[in-house]
Amino acid sequence: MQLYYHPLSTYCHKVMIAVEEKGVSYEPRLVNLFDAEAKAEFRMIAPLGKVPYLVRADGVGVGESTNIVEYLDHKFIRAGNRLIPDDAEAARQVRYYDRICDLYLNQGIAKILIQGLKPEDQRDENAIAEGKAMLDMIYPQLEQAVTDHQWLAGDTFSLADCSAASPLYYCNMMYPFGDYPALCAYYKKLTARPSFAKISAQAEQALKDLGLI
Ligand SMILES: N[C@@H](CCC(=O)N[C@@H](CS)C(=O)NCC(=O)O)C(=O)O
Repeated sequence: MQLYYHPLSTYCHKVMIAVEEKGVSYEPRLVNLFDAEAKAEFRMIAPLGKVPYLVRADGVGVGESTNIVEYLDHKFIRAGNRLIPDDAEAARQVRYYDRICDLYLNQGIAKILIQGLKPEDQRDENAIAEGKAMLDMIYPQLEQAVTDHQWLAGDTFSLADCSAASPLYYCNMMYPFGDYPALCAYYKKLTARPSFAKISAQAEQALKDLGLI
């Protein structure tokens, strides 16, 4: 199977961390999202033009990061770690935290990151303020969750942690969460996890290659 990805995309990181956790192999296909021609070519494969996009061994395309992880977790049910538990209530919790990581944590930091890529005099301060407000809303919720449990959605590593890891990586750089001790300890635990350590090292290299850090 092939995974179309960009090395800086948080949604791709979610899937790439999940793949590492499952221990399954794939062919990585980098899509240069900064190049119009590469994007047009990619649209012939993935009509929405969004990464991550998985092309399964049977040729069927699977879009949306969460869908991809759900597919992989079920398809390779006996490989590596289960990322969505069988228990319905535990699975609901995992999916809830996956959603709030995408919709608030990821969206919040994305607003800040997008403005950070622009020259200082062209930045939209309102967008930055909106991003910060979203993070100010979500940090306390995450702090409570990781105070109550060892991982974000319970006591085992799950899809929720795959979703939280990469946005927190960028938050740590751009809008740190130092006032939240449990969240800091959780992030430290994430960084020690081989799956996330590998993907964040790749992201760091890509940021360096693009001259962004
Ligand atoms: N909801 C989607 C979001 C995917 C997404 O927004 N990907 C961005 C990169 S982070 C993308 O491909 N952007 C390219 C574009 O919009 O042209 C998911 O979870 O996979």
